[in-house]
Amino acid sequence: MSTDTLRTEVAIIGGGPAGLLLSHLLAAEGIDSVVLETRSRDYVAARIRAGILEQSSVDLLTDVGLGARLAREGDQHRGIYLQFPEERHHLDFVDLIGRSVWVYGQTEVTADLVAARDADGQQFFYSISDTALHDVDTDRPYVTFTDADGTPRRLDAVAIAGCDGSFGPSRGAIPGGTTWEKTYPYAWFGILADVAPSTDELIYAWHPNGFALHSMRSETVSRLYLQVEPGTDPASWSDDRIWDELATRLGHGQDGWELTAGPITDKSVLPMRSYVHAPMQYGRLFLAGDAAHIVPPTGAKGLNLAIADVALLAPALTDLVRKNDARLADAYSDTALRRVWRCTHFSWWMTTMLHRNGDPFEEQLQLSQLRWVTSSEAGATGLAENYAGLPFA
Ligand code: RFL
Ligand code: PHB
Repeated sequence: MSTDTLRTEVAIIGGGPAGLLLSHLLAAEGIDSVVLETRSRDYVAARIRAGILEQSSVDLLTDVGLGARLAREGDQHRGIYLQFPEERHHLDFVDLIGRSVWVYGQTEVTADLVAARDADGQQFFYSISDTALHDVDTDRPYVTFTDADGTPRRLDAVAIAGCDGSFGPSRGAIPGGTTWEKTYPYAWFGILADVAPSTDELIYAWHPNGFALHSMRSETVSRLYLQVEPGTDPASWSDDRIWDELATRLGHGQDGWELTAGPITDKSVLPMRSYVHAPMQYGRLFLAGDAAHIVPPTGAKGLNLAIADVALLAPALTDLVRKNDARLADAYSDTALRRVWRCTHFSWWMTTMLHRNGDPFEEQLQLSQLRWVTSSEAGATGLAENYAGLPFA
């Protein structure tokens, strides 16, 4: 079968938030791109993942015309609650650092991006297979793939953006480099439930039975998590057991607070790991988002880091494509990695402070740390600055 050859300025591998937002930012600069995605359009739209946007992510999305539904349906939170037995403390980020966060699910961000890209005539290939990168160390890189109809295709480009998540092929196309990895000895059991949240802002709870988080998606949908053993089968927990354990860990009955249970519509178990690959660039290939780094979800950073990466990458690629000026492109990896490491540290720090690992010495350190963060303005400010996110460069 002959190969159909297409040409674009930036070939974007991956149609998650990083790839979609990059195509949007490039289009605003008049740069042409094609988005290649292995999954179907419906699968990508339905995926349930992150739920919290930093102030800088919201500002960027708003600046590029993606803020209308977010402003209407997103929920601005002043801070979070940190809890340990018998104590629940509110950390008010607005008072502490003048910045806030927003509850607006990744599913919604993706829907807004896809709608905007469709309205703009963005070229997508969904349900592709056999994605392979070629000649990335030359100024004529290209990607080959098989499209949904089984036709082999070749996409020539000025540059390739590897936005293909932690299992995509882009990272492997960078020879050498360094990776840092840490697997945590626990996992999160996440549920989505059709019930109004029992809290106005997120509750992060340390408990002798393990960590729990009460998050939300809307006024009628709650998202909650329990620390569990890695490899836990979601089907092995009945709905009653899940709600009982959430009630225990989140402090049902404490100071009159109650957790309201409701129908569970989704259950999943997520492994927890940290991963960083450097450099994030090789020749004309640039990695962004989960393709280059993974953080455990405790700091709510994964989606925000993907957004921060492409906020840097879009102007770098614009200069490269339009002016053949590689200065920003050459600086991309080092600049992006500074934020990546800050978020990697913060995510590790939150994870280590809040999860039980069975070590009685560490348990006392965790409680001491929690008392400090919730009683010292310096401690609370450090958490607030990291959680609400530093401004984009
Ligand atoms: P994505 O969203 O994984 O998108 C990458 C896309 O690339 C596609 N792909 C390919 N396309 C073409 N050819 C190939 N060979 C390809 N291989 C893969 C994939 O199908 C996919 O569509 O990465 P991106 O855009 O960098 O965005 C990053 C965020 O999605 C991620 O950081 C967060 O969702 C992480 N994360 C969470 N973060 C939080 O802050 N809070 C959370 O609660 C939270 N929950 C989660 C998560 C990640 C999860 N994953 C990855 C298993 C829950 C889950 C289940
Ligand atoms: C979520 O709502 O899915 C969520 C919120 C905060 C986190 C992790 C996940 O730290």
